[in-house]
Amino acid sequence: MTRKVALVTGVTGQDGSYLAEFLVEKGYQVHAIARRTSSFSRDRIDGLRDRARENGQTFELHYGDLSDSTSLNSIVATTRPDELYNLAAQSHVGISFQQPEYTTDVVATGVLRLLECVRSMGLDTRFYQASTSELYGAGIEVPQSETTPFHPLSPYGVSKLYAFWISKNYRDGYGMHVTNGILFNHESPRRGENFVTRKTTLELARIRQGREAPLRLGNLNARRDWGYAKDYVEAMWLMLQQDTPDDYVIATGETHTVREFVARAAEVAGFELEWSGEGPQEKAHDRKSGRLIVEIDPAYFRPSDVELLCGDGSKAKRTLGWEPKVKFNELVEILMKSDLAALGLD
Ligand code: NAP
Ligand code: F7E
Repeated sequence: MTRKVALVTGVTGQDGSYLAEFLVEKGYQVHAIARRTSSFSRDRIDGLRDRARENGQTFELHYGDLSDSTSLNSIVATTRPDELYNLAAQSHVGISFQQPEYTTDVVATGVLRLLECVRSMGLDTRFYQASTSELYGAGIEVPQSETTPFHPLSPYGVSKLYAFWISKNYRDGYGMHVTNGILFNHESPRRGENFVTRKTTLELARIRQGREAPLRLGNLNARRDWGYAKDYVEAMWLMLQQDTPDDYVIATGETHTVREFVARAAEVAGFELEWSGEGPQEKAHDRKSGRLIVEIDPAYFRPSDVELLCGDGSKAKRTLGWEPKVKFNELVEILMKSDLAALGLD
């Protein structure tokens, strides 16, 4: 039996690394695109090629960049994937305000470049586009579903809106098998260190270790629907196993503030937070030791922020049979315990 070929972009990131492992285990020949960086940023996929080889499986990396059609064309032409998962992005919403043009090039035009590769070569590739709850932005309706109107609030969100629509356009216009997974926030011990969840658990572990600096954060009132990245990559795969391409919300249906995330993580780390003050003056001290644990740094406020995300994943449950296994409390524990363990703490 010939094995299916999958091509994954963004493989050095959180989701790409979990998805590549998942697909290798499923028996796919996995090809992946990594961009050139001055230092090797391959920690998340360390050893995957060797492990795949030992089991007679394939995991192969190719240098490419979403801003460079020549590399994308050559990789798509050589690998001729049955399934293409486009996860590459400048994915930090806050930084997209500082790098709006670059973000647009990679997050919006990058998708067009990849779609054009597949279309112009006449391939029968199933295409997954990493769409996002950031499309909903201003929160016109709660919970947000596939029919909720979009109103993005950042250069990242606006770029993903283009990516969503160009993907849909290639599906409708050319009859291509293109699917948008509208994923709500999902986290893991592999989450980038400057997203609020991982930043919090890393810093709290360091504070537990005796480091003095408090955790400095921005908007604590924002609400997010946080799930577990390992659960979410399975949903991506399930979407491409459907004969008809479509768009799906992937979410837990629970929403929590950043403050709640911090308080729960602090509890797991052995602190009991006492909050005081308001707005930029808000602080949290540890009740037992009196130590300052959290303070506000307005540098982390965004020009406009998404205040409330809560997803309605009933279509995914109905059609894909997908449901989240890990919810908020367990998720916070997974992240916090992993960062404590990395410092030899429990
Ligand atoms: P991530 O950890 O930031 O990973 C992004 C990946 O894209 C990395 O491998 C990065 O490479 C790569 N990349 C960045 N710019 C590139 C370029 N110009 N050319 C090629 N590759 C490039 O993101 P993630 O959390 O895994 O998210 C995966 C995808 O899902 C992203 O598209 C994100 O926007 C979207 N998404 C994420 C969430 C979430 O909560 N995690 C929710 C909805 C949608 P380097 O390692 O070299 O930086
Ligand atoms: O922020 C607030 C911040 O950066 C969450 C990306 O994966 O999910 C992610 O985007 C909230 C925001 O994630 C800090 O203002 C407070 O309200 O962890 P975040 P995000 O912006 O929701 C979506 C679905 C994606 O698609 C994106 O790719 O937390 N916040 N203080 C902070 N955020 C950060 N990063 N750092 C702080 O110090």
